[in-house]
Parts: sequence; C-alpha cells; structure tokens
Amino acid sequence: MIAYVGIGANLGDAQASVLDALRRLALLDGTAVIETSGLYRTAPVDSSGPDYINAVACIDTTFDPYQLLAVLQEIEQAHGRERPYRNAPRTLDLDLLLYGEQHIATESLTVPHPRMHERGFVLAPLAEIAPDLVIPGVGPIRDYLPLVASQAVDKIG
Ligand code: A4P
Ligand code: MG
Repeated sequence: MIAYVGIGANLGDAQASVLDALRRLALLDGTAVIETSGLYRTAPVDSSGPDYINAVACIDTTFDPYQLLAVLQEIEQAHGRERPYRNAPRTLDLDLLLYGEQHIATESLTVPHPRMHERGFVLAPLAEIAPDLVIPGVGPIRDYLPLVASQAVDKIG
C-alpha cells in the first residue's frame, strides 16, 4: 500500500534525527521509500521550543496500518522520544498521514491524520513530492496550501 509519513523533530540535532528516520524507513521489511521531500525549517504550531525540522516520505509497504504505526513508534523510541504532555517538543515524531485511501478512526489511529490539512509543515513537503494529492474526505492539498501561507515554512538548502 502507498502511505505517506510525516516526520518532525525540534530537540537535539533535529536535522540528523529526521535524516536518520528517513534512513530507517528505507530499511523496514517489506517497505520501499518511493520519494522523500527535502527538509523544512518550520515554526512550532500549537507547540513550543526551537523551530522544527520537518519532512514527508512516500512509502510502499506491506505492513497494515497498525503494524506501520508500531514500527514508526519504534523509530521514535530509538531516538529517545519522551511524551511529557501532548504537543511537547520532541526528539522525533513520525505520523502516519495517509494509508492509501483508507479511513481509519480508532482509539490508537486516525487516518487521514486529522490535522494535516491545516499545517504548513505537512502540506509544503507533501506538495513538493505529490502536488496533485487528494486527502480522502478532505480535498486536494492544492486547495489547502493557501490557507497555511502565514505559517513559517522554509525549505533548507
Ligand atoms: N495516533 C492516532 N492517529 C495517528 C496517526 N495517524 N499517526 C495516536 C501517528 N499517531 C497517531 O501521538 C499520540 C497518539 O496518537 C499515539 O499514541 C498514536 O496512537 P504522539 O506522537 O505520542 O503525540 P503528539 O505527536 O504530541 O500528538 P499528535 O496528535 O501526533 O500531535 P500532532 O497533531 O501531530 O502535532 N509544529 C511544527 N512546526 N512541526 C511539527 O512537526 N508537530 C506537532 C505534533 C505540533 N506542532 C508542530 C509539529
Ligand atoms: Mg505524533
């Protein structure tokens, strides 16, 4: 299944953490990284601390959505992720943005990610690798990009 993963970090060496996450995604069983965005420096949204480094990856995976969530959380843990409170600054956060066109709404997993269309730090890297993408049940990302134009999002390098 084609899935999109959002990656973010704003503690420690955030850039190195995001690059390492991309490398670990490529090493997962039954998973190929189809495309990765560049890295973006972004201001915290509903969060605090230093600027974030964000990126998005498109993967083709044989994991079901819950298996994928579990391996994403293993990668977070490998980077010493702590969860003192919701939206706390983090060493590494991996969100399952889209899993094919599936809608999932359970206690542990909501897909499409419910806030992705409101966030420049997701939409900008996503638009780089999949400009024509449509968020199932929401609409084309193209329509949502102008709405997040005020959020500070700068591509690095
Ligand atoms: N969960 C449910 N659905 C999903 C999903 N689609 N992907 C559950 C991943 N996890 C999902 O996540 C809490 C629980 O959400 C998990 O146990 C999982 O079962 P978490 O990673 O522990 O907590 P969190 O990241 O603080 O919460 P959440 O809801 O993921 O936060 P957001 O909304 O993703 O926001 N600003 C900038 N500039 N860049 C960022 O990357 N990130 C956030 C996090 C806020 N502000 C940011 C950034
Ligand atoms: Mg998260």
